[in-house]
Amino acid sequence: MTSATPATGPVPTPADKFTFGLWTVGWQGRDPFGEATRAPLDPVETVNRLAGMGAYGVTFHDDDLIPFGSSDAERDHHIKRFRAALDATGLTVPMATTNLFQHPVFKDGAFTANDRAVRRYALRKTIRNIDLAAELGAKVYVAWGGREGAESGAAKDVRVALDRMKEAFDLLGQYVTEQGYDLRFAVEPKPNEPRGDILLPTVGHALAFINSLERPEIVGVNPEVGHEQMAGLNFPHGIAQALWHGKLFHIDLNGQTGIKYDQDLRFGAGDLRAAFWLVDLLESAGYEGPRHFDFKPPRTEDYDGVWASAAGGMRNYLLLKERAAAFRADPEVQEALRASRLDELAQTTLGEGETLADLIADRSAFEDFDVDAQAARGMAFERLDQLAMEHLLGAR
Ligand SMILES: [Mn+2]
Repeated sequence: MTSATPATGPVPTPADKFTFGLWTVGWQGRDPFGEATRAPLDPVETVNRLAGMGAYGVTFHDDDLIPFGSSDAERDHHIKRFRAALDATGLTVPMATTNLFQHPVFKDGAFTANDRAVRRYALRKTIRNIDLAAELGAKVYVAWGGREGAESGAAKDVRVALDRMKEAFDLLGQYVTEQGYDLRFAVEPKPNEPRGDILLPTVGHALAFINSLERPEIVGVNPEVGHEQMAGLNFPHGIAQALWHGKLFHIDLNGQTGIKYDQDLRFGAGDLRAAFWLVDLLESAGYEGPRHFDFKPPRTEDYDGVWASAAGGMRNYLLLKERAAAFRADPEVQEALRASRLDELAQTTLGEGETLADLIADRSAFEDFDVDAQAARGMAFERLDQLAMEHLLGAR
């Protein structure tokens, strides 16, 4: 443990808004090929540990907190001791979500299961946990449709399944509105795993879907680093577009090294350059939501390793935040940004008061435009990117 404790540099505090799912540090290491390598972790211990490490909050699936099949009395007991730990530590619950993937009843999905009774059960299970989420002060309700998908073509009529998905979100939106809850939904995209193909596979698919809902204003996205990178996509670009649409309601930070199974490494331990640009983006865009870690400490680790992994994710975020701030503040970088004409990108393509007709009449824009001279101009991106690398590597 001591070897993983940093001697100097940034130390996480609740102001950094770091949050962790109960299921992250509590993951026992069960995978498709092997049994659990760690004993179960008491949610109360998780709350105490995270608070001691400078975290801001904790999040949960209903079944993380209240084991599936608990009686009402058992349920009350689990909630009571969780709430007592929160009160004692000051840890918050900014987000909650539903487990609609683990029990075999959800083998063909939840909101889009072919079986209507499963869809009705999934809605009731979700509504029950929404009540608890609101009671604990959560502002975001995440919906990851891990089993909403198929392994074969005829098994799922995707257009009809999307009708059912819309029906579910419209009903849940109606519910929180009627209850007067200050709660917004965040759709979490993922391309595959555990299903062969999952509906709403990327940030872009989810953003388009949200526009078809009855209450699009209360639905945004919860993108996860690894989920976009599993599809070979540029995560910071996806986050930038979600921000551009005003839809980044929540974010799941972790690490992934390319197109493979969902690794859920600690934040920064995957594509480090993408992590640098992500932190640069979140910090410069003024994102104010939680920095939520959705990762799985590798099953090689005992609990010392689990807490070292959790601390490492926070530490990596703060170190990258320092590096990104230094990059932006460096006069040579600012000069390089101008040389690469980023300031020109920020100018509108038409001048102030200029019309489309003016553009069409402007001979300098086309007839007299020296395309060869323009084409010969370098963009100076390599120098700019090397400056970023030097900051990332701590060489500047
Ligand atoms: Mn994941």
